[in-house]
Amino acid sequence: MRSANEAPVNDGRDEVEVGQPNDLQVVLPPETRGTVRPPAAAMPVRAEPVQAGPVRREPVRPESSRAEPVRPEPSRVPGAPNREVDLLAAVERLRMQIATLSLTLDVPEVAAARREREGLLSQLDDYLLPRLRRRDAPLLAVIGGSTGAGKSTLTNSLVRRTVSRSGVLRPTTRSPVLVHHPFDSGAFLSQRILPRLTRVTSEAPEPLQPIDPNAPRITGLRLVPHDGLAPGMAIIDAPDIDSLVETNRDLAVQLLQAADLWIFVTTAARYADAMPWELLRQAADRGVAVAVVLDRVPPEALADLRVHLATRLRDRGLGGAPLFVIPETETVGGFLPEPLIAPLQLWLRRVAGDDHARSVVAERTLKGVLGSLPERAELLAVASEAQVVGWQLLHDEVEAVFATARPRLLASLVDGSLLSGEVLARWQELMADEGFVRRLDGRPESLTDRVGAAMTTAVRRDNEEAQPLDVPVTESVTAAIRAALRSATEDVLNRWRRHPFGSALLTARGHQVTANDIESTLERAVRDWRVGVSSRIATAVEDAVAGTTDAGIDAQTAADVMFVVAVDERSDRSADESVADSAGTVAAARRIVAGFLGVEPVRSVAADARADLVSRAAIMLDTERRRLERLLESVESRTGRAAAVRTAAELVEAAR
Ligand SMILES: Nc1nc2c(ncn2[C@@H]2O[C@H](COP(=O)(O)OP(=O)(O)O)[C@@H](O)[C@H]2O)c(=O)[nH]1
Ligand SMILES: [Mg+2]
Repeated sequence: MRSANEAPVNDGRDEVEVGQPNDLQVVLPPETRGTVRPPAAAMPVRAEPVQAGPVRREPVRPESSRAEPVRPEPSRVPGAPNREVDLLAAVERLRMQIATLSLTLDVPEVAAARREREGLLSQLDDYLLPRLRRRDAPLLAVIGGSTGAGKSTLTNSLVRRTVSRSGVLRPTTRSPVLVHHPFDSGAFLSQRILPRLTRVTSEAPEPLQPIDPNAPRITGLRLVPHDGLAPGMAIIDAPDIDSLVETNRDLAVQLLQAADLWIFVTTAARYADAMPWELLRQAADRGVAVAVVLDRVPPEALADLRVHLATRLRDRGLGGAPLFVIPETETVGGFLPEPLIAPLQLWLRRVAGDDHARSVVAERTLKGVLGSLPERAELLAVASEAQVVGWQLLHDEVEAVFATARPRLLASLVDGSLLSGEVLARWQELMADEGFVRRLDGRPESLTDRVGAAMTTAVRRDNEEAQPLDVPVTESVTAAIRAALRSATEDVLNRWRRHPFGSALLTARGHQVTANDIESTLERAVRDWRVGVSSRIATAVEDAVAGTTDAGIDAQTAADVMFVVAVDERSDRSADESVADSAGTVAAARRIVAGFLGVEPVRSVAADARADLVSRAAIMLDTERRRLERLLESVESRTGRAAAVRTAAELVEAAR
């Protein structure tokens, strides 16, 4: 059998009684009809702190509808059954998974996912986790609704004191006001709920502020202890849900999500507005405990409006919500006349003062919010998968570019392609230079016979020593690596830009790529290579002349030939005597040098020089690639995160 104090929150099965036209009392569901009365001694109109309702906070007893056979388990902490501990731990784990999810990449739908994540984290921190930790903590009722609905007036009227500024100038309520019984100070002074709002304890209403649509985020929560409310339930006068100021709207929604109970205020003139109904729809979807106040109703429209609103509430799954109708009236000193506010006041006191009623309200909202978690977690898991897909696409572009660029550069460094332009001109100059030929061996026929024919078009610079070839070769090597690095990076960036999220990523973090200065590293790498090759050639020359009286070959000449041989591996294979092109002349020159230094030393100097060059270029290219990949890792989105979110959500489901 239901007690007389049964909470007037029904399960939505019953129709709202639309009542008599002149009935200004609360409209309650049939099952609780007739129970609206001050619970005698326990609930005086002006609550006396000491007797005003139970302030003892007993461990909540399992709600009858959900009660399972309680197995005796001596090891349990009293008041914290394992099930609740498991549930708390599971929600904490889910929170951690969601908080650490990377949603940085601007893939489609990410904005919605980020909003969802923000909202969910707020609700977990502001409401769900605190409620799970302290199921018996006082309730928080949020007075919400649209601009000018009379929320602040209602708040002030409930406690019969001006705690919140009301008025025609908008917006009047910025930092929200939380009114609580002094006994409940501990529950609200601490950062237990709404931890991101700093507590302000000044009781004076905030000064009137000019409207600033770009006003910064509100960070304060003004606490007003007042014994006009019963212990056990606090009320917050929230900012307007349709405020001009975005941060106010956000805060209004955040507060509604933090509430155990919504007291939704709308007026006769405004109750058809879309925004309140959208929020009410969400409340119904999530099973949040809701009470509705229809304010400022012209007496002649009372009956029609009430029927209409009651029907509308029922159609939207809120048939069980208590409906309070307040007729239009003059305010007295800013307050609604006591008799008009009394039904709501009494109902609030009754819920606040009754352990069971409180727990019904708290559990209902708790259940609703817990029930909403799988769907919300799934949305984030899907968003995480979209991140992985986007990340992989960008990664694939790097792979595609470097898979081509790397072998192409490494081959071009040694396949003779560098033997063009300045290098080729110098080589031809050298081949045509008699001094060079003489220096080689004093046996002019070996070169003049073999290469003379190919040199007919060479620019002959008489009386002038040809420049050493290591300079143009190293310059050419440097230019080739530089061009390959730049074009690979450019290719990757262009490919990334073709994805909208890649383009957004570059706008945000592109400087990490473009700011790189490769010049000094590049120059050092090529210089070290040149020095290494020179010293290997010098050693080979020294080894060759050691112990012989042969005038041999001078080191500079050998170096000139060997630097060209190093970048032209065709000379390894050129067995024929064709000297019709540069490859032929290089092969010929190489054979002559080998005649002095030995075939094997020449082969090994050339092989070492090429291996060293290729490895240095590969390192530079790989470093460039890593740099691009690091940019992707900074928006890291590991696979497996979606699965972890889903598992965490399943554990919450299993524990609830
Ligand atoms: N006549 C009359 N004026 C009201 C009533 N409720 C609110 N107001 C006035 O309407 C304006 C907006 O009220 P306020 O409480 O600030 O609305 P809020 O934006 O929802 O907080 C103020 O000027 C109030 O004095 C009422 O029941 N009757
Ligand atoms: Mg207000």
